[in-house]
Amino acid sequence: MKKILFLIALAFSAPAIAQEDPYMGIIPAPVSVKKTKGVFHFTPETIILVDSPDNKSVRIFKGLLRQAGYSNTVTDINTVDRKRWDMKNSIMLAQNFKGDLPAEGYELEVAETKVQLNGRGSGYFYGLQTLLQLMHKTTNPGYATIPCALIHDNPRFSYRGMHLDVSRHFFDVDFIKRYIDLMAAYKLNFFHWHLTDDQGWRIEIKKYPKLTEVGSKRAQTLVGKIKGGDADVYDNTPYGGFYTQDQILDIVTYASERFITIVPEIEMPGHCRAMVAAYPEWSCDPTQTYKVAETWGEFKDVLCPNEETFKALKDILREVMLLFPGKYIHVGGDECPKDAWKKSEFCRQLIVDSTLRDENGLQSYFIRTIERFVNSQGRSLIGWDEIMEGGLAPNASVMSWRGEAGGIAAAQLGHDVIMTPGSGGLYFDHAQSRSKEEPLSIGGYAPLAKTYAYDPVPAALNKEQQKHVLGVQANLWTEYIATNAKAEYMLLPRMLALSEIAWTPKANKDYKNFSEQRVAKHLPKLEAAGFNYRVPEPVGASDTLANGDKFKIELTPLVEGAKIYFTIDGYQPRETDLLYTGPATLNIPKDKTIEFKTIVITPSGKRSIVNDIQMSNK
Ligand code: TNX
Repeated sequence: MKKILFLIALAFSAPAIAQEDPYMGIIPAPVSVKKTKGVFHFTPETIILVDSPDNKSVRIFKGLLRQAGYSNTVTDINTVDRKRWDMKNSIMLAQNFKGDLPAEGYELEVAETKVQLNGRGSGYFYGLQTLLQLMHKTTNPGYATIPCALIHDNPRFSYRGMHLDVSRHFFDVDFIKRYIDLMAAYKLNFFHWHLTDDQGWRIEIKKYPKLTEVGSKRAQTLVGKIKGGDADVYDNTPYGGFYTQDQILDIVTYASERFITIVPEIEMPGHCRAMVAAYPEWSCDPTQTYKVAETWGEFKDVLCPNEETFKALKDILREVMLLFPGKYIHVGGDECPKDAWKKSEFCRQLIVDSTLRDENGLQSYFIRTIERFVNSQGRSLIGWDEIMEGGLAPNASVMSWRGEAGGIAAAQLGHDVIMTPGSGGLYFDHAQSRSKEEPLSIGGYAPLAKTYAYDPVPAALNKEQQKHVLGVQANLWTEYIATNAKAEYMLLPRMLALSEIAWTPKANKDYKNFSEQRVAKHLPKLEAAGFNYRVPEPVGASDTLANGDKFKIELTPLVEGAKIYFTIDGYQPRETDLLYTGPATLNIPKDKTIEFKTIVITPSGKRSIVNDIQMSNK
């Protein structure tokens, strides 16, 4: 070890002075931030004045202030002498602002003596979130500084979505609320709740109790595959869970208080094993017995497009619509194998009678039938891009997940579109690096930088068609995500990148600034709030190969205050190894390869995976 160290000359220089952050740490970066001189000193004496004390945003803001350790009271401006507004040390939060603001927009002015927020509805709520992000705690409890600035802000897209699959693994009410809290803090506004799938039906339906009695339980779960082989390993443990209608109503209210609309997804006609396990009569072959799925993938046991099934689906959707007041009802529509329909005499006849071309026509027939019903109830149907198979239902919106092609085609036909392509880094079940140390995942590759780089508006669309791109969503499928800690690991920090691609004008996007100056500040705060996250590898270190006799290392941790330790000899780095203190040049001995490994350890002791760079002088 000593010998090798001797051979490589480590020339450290002082770390480069950090550039000033033009967005003052705010995620997502606002439309415009004009910094002015000085700071506002927030103290326990700071008066918080509001013009609408009963407003739901004010209630939420008060709660968040308490949680952050500030105990200031919030005062109705109508009950105090208005002259007090001219007093120093006050924050005025105005909801009844009469001036012009863009949709969901706000303006926030921080001066040395006072702070003024103007906004309406969600804009007001987002302004409060920005204000909270700007409050930097001092060492004195209850005290904070807020840097002076003038901020104008509004979102790029009206649909800013985050999805969660609760079928493959179930997440309880508390977790869902924390998920919603996170979304709200980052100005996301649609929660796509994937409530049903082959592996479990998770929503109480009063008219069809077997959906949860039978459909919410599976006998066991695939744990993983044996390394190097393809043998599956199961856990032999029954698994289940569902939300009662009361719990759902509670969550819907919780979300709506935070300006989040829930898009419930009831999968059909595929991904319905749990449904036909409960009610085999809704399949094309009721003589079979079906089991709630214990493994992942596509299943051939799908719904049959007959009267009885449609009647049941309408009953189910009626209950769903009573629970979820939002505009969109998501009916899945993805990955529906046509085998059962091909085998069914009834389906063959239906194709002839309804002059459909084939089973793809039947998929379209299915979705159109449901769409007519959903529209008749005053709602809009949304589905995965497979709902285009055989022709798109007349008013449907499309979620483009198999790349962008489906979204492009739908927008060209004049349909609204949400972009959520797995290839664009929006599948948060995909791995965050290529390292073998990443936890088991479904596969794929979606590092933070890739998510960040995604632009939801495809170049193939003209100006008119682009208007149909309502926004963007990331999906968290949970086949291999069984715990809250892992869900948060997969979500963070990528959800911060999602929030920026959904909110921030394209011209303001800057990955270096986002990751090094802002994500780095947010992660410790998220940790303090009790969230798990993936400690990113330092900038400048990734799983790479390099050649030459000199190798310059310049590393930046993406968690404020974190330390980077390294080894050059293939050993697993830890706190007892060399501490990186600034840029260094390694001289690589002739004909040798150095294995430069790094680990990031945060102030609280959270550890990154180990990164490996092979440096070769051959
Ligand atoms: C595809 S995205 C699916 C899901 C899986 C996911 C895994 C979509 C509409 N269908 O059923 O969970 O891939 O990444």
